[in-house]
Amino acid sequence: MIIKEKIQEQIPRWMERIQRLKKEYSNFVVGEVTIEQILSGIRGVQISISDISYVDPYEGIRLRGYTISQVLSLLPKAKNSRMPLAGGLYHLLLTGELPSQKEAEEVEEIWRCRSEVPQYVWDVICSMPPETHPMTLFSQAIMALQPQSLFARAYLEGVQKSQYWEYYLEDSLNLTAKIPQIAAFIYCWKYKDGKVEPPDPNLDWSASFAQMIGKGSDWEYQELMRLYLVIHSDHEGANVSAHTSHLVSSALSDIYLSSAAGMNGLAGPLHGLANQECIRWLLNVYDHFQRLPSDEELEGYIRNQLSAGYVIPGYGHAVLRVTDPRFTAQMEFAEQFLPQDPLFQLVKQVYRLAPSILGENGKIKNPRPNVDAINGCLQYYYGVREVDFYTVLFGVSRLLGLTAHAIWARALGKPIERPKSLTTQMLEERVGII
Ligand code: AMX
Repeated sequence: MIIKEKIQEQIPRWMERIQRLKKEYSNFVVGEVTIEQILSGIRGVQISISDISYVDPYEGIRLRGYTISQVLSLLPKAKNSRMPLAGGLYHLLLTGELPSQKEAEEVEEIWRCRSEVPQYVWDVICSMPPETHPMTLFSQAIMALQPQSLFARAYLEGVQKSQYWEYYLEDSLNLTAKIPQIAAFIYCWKYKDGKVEPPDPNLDWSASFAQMIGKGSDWEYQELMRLYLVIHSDHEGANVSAHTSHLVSSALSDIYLSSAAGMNGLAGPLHGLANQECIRWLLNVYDHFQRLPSDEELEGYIRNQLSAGYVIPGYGHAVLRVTDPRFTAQMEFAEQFLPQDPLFQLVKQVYRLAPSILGENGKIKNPRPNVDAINGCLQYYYGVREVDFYTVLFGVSRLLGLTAHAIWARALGKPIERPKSLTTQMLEERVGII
């Protein structure tokens, strides 16, 4: 397996770099932590290393050093498509190297061979009440696969620490291979007649999700999913889902346990679930006016929302200080394929008006759109209108990043995480209040 060989080959160099930092610079002070940071969600405290991806505040995400537009143009493409193969992206995340067509297709082939999901996973999903949120079903399905963990078995048998990553890699490939089918099953079980199309072996990982939910002949939607599943794959290591799964896997919990934990974080309304809020907000605006509003009407609507204390969903970001390049990539897609769609017209109108209104009071650090300002509009256009499902789509993609981080954490022997907590009284004593 090419990815395995490449990772194996790279480990000594990475270990050397880490050992050098540890040995020669272990007392070097990277930063200090203020009380404000402690009280505001350890915001901005530089506490971990993420070589898989990095969010530059002014450029957006770089995956293994490549910007979103470079990733989209440089990765090998799917058949009859202008969009990348997710298998190529996984190769890039895992090895740091741009794959050849053959290397990208190797990952796609591994996924194809390992995609079968055991019946009991479907039974777990089907035993849940129909009102269960799809993210709960998604996390449960991942957990249900946990008895298959090769790492968990090998650990019990006393495998060497230096080999942990190999089992994490196998587990990750086994899990990610099954994820499109699991997502498609949840979609069909929850919203359709429960019938999932059997996977088409001629389709790539991303398009096969589209095909399994009944969009086998919708080439445009397949293209959208190829784009979507690549651009949402990672957003460095310290956001809620990435950090959660990293923390859990630092206890040597296997890929299934740590990925499900990450997905439970993604399911929160301040993180992945936010995309649900964004599309609902757009639909509410449209419903309110029963048509596209004029600029004056939309401006008034936004101002009323702000003065009532509501946020404008899809705008602002904790780290980014520019328009999210993942928003821009999807704007370009929409301009090409759905330029006349009313909801897309509204997305553009909000984009034209909201940033300057949001920027007026100087409070918001980034008044420009994040990726969620457009995600839902595209899915909605192609008929995936069950908005509470959107976070599952996000999760399908994000599992590529989370598992890549976990494999490398084991390859580099990263230790269990154990920061320290203080009591409020201790802080008060330190600042001299008591
Ligand atoms: N509308 C109105 N006010 C906003 C705003 C928005 N879209 N974004 C930020 N603000 C306000 C904040 O509420 C805060 O006000 P406060 O001081 O009275 O509490 C102030 O501006 C400063 O916030 P910030 O430092 O610029 O942002 P943050 O890092 O605290 O929060 C985020 C970032 C994304 C949670 C915030 O911008 C927000 O709530 N946006 C709307 C929801 C959204 O789009 N979520 C999706 C995020 C993307 C993702 O992770 N999937």
